[in-house]
Amino acid sequence: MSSIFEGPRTATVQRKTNETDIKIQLRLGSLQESGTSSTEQVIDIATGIGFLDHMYHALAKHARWSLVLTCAGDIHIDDHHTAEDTAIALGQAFKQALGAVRGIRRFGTGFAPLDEALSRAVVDISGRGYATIDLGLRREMIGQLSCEMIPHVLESFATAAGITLHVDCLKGNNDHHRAESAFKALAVAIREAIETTGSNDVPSTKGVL
Ligand SMILES: [Mn+2]
Repeated sequence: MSSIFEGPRTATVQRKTNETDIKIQLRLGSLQESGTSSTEQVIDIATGIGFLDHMYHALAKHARWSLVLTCAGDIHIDDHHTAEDTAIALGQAFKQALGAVRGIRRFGTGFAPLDEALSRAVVDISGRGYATIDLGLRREMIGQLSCEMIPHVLESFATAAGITLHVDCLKGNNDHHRAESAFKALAVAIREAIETTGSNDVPSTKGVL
């Protein structure tokens, strides 16, 4: 699959199973950060689940990614496969776009409020997928996305991306606000973690990540 994005920090992922058919094109960072010639941040997401699109859009926007993501999934069954598989594919794309873990900050922290809600995300580009997520969501669904899938999406992304991820919604009454603030906090944390330092150093005492 050819990509509309070129240059460093870009990835194309196709993932097809009996349950979902996913295509992703990803570019991490802005024009200056990626060194490519396209100036615009392009975000176009269609998973078939509106609230999931909204969460990925918030993540991409505030992480300063360009992201084109389409999924034809078995949403006539439920939202599970589409939500989980898009998160896996996005994690794979992120890992591929980032490439060797060199010359980046590695750790990142993000806080994001949305009105009364406040979330914190802490990320380590560790090479090991691990996630602990506590969003305290109370509703059954937000739009067509079940609330139980929201932590599952973040866990699946972290595992596929090979990053350690802690996301906590610290307060908030409205579940839409709580979830959206969590994805925005994640965006801020990732943006910081993958910022280039100008060195070519592997940010690990092990010398490899
Ligand atoms: Mn699952």
